[in-house]
Amino acid sequence: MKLKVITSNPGKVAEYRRSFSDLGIEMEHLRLPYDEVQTSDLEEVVDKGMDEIVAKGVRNFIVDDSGLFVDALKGFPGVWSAYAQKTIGNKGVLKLMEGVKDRGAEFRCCIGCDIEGQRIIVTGVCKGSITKAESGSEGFGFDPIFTHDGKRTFAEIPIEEKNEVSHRGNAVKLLIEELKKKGLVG
Ligand code: ITT
Repeated sequence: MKLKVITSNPGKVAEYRRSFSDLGIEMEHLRLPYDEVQTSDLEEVVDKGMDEIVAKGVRNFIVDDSGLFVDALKGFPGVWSAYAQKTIGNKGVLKLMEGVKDRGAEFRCCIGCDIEGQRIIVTGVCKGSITKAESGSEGFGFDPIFTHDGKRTFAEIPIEEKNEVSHRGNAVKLLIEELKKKGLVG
């Protein structure tokens, strides 16, 4: 089976390829821009985006809307994560967190999967904290400033280990459960 991964982010594609290789599902990268509606709800962004993609005649795909939600910043950058990453970047987030004791944060990943005419939407979470400095060169986005174990950032661990614990890895586990329940994968 083949699924298109519709994203502008090659880092996401690499993680999906690794996660789905055992199931024998091939992931094909497709850059197809779609509108991300302004809402505080990742699932709504995904659902509306999927309507637009299906209306264009594309089927059998996944889309992924993710974000980093920082407790002390009342959930910022959250649904504005892509904008924050492009503008203030990791250094800007660290600056906002200067002198802040509560470093708690969570990554969330919402996956929308269109498969054999059915729609599945799942959300995975990974709790952790914001480090005091950037570290590591693996991964992408906020990985160098996020740690799930208080020891290493997501940019300091291999992709397989990130997939075991990450928001995206957790969302993939939920998606695979749903696919199995529906008999869409073995
Ligand atoms: P698409 O919307 O085209 O899929 P994007 O990179 O804009 O790609 P999102 O809007 O889902 O993706 O992501 C919001 C931001 O959060 C973006 O800057 C990502 O780099 C970052 N992000 C998402 N998942 C991440 C992860 O696993 N590790 C680090 N940063 C992540």
